Amino acid sequence: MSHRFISEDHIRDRFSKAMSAMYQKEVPQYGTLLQLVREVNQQVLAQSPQVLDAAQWPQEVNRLSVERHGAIRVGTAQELSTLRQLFAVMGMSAVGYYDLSAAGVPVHSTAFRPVAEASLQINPFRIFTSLLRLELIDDPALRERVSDILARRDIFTPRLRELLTLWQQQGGLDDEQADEFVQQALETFRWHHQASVDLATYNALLAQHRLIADVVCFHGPHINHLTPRTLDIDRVQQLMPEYGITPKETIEGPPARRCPILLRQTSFKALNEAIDFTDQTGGMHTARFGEIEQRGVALTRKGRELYDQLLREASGEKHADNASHQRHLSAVFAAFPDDADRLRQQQLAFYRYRRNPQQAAAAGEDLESLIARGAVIAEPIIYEDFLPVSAAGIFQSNLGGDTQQVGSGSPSQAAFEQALGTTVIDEFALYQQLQQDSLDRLFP
Ligand code: OOG
Ligand code: NI
Repeated sequence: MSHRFISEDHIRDRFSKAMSAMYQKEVPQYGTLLQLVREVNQQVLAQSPQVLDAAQWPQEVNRLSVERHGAIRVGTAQELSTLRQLFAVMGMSAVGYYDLSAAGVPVHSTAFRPVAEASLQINPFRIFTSLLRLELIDDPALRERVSDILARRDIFTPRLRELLTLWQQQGGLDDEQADEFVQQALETFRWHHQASVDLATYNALLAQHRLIADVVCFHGPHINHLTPRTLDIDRVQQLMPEYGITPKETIEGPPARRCPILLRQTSFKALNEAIDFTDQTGGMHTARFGEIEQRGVALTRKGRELYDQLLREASGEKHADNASHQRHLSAVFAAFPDDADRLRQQQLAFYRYRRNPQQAAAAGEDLESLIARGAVIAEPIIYEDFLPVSAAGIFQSNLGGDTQQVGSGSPSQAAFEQALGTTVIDEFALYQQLQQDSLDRLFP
């Protein structure tokens, strides 16, 4: 009876909206940030409508209004692989591998997200998901303690597990089941002010690394931020104080450009929240924060190598204040072409090509001349993923000032995939395919 099933895209849309409503209640500043981003986006769209693809205007505006990403951190392979099933119900697959240990954070990560063009257009909701790397805890006794604590918890409700089985058996969920699924899934990501350990255990883990305490000491992987997408991050950063929000000092990622690339992000500091321990003591925990992002064109491997190289170059000189940091970045990034023609011709970025219905094309005409005379339009393909250096910057700025580091492990994608229960999708291959699909439609 597949016609009664709600599509994965719509289950994801319902879930992302329910999650946003929950997080607005949990962290009211997130609601303020949503309001600010909405206002700035409206101003940008009124002044420069060309920032969105004109051919798909209503869908693009809708996408922008629902677009956000979240982040969670889990402790075990079982938790990660069940999450994979949970996200599959919502049409989200694991894309990309991020080794955060390179930045002293004891996790590695992937992003669960939709991959098909039509699905991204309905709701591109993504969840940055990190798995604790137990092997990076150097005290063996503490390591054992951690695995004991994690082995005792179940982060999923029994009903959620039943619905996952039902989904597998039926091949889908009907309207009522989909709503129930959304409600049950939300339980996994809810905040618990009751910790699952006593104060001494919490402190021992905190001393090892703040993130370890955050992953291990609670009943579940509370959503730690939700991030709306803005069309002008510099403006939002500037306005945040007027809305009573203190932003992190510098914006992560590339500088402002005429042709935005990849992803720029900023956040506000995590809340210091009261929690109760199992031994009737109370304390504070710092984990949940707010973040915004601006997305630009996806880069090819070649473009990404240039980005990474320039970012490394820029990191030689540190600037605490954002204005100087951005000036310095812009100077270094002068070496990165900043017009669509060169980005395309030098194969630095991915584009989606479509015919201009107002201009006829002659048979046999090549792509560059079609574009040059406006018969074909090249629209940037938006970057849907994350940046490990930026992610590390966000992690660090929200774990409290004292930057604890773990010895950097090496990337361990195979171990991550083993825990996940599948391989992660290569993000470059996805963008390449989207670009190729548009070319195939152009030249069938
Ligand atoms: C995730 C940090 C990464 C981003 O936007 O790069 C992230 C975390 O703090 O768990 O969300
Ligand atoms: Ni984030």
